[in-house]
Amino acid sequence: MKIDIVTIFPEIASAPLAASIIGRAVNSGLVEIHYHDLRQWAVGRYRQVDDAPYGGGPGMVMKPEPFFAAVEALRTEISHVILMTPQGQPFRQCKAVELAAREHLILLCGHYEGVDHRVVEALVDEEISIGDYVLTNGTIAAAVVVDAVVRLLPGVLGDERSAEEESFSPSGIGGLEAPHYTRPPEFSGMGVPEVLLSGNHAAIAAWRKERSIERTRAIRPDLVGED
Ligand code: ABV
Repeated sequence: MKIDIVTIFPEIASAPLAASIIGRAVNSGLVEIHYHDLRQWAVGRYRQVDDAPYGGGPGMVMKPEPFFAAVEALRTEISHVILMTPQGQPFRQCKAVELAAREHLILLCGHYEGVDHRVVEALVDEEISIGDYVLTNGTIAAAVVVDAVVRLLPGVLGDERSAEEESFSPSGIGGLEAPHYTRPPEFSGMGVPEVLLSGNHAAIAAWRKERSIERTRAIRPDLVGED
């Protein structure tokens, strides 16, 4: 898979994707991630990428020309173009799975005040938001999407089953997972549920299922149609 990220803050996009699991995936050639400074496609004395909104109001709107030039330079027949925006459809695990099947993603990052709507109409295949809160800029949102997508690619997670198991068991993200514990068996007066130490795999599975349902109802009732 190839991913192009277009942003006025390329270093903000690259930093979280250079380390750990995603960094290793890049270094082993499982994914190619390119970071592009939108300003390279801006023209004029100040390479201006934003301007005051028509109709008035606060803030600045991202100009269309740099995005058009960027997409023209980067797009091929197989490209899927995404705009990160709080006005987009909510990003969910099922969307990550869908995007992981694409050969080429182009992620456009604007700032929260918005992007000229002609970009949305003419260039963008889909608008995505990572949640109902507003970031200053779409760059961190793009890094979130890339992380969620790349970890699903074959060979990225050490344990090949890890990503696949999620799609039908907790948590992919149909419900919250049961609590996890590791050594030591007693820490600072706090123990570990006996069943987890029992070696009884059927009992452990049943306990986890119950805790999963219990925690999902309490914390994420929306996931079980109870909100
Ligand atoms: C993109 N907030 S996605 C750009 N939830 C600016 C803010 C923002 C996004 C999201």
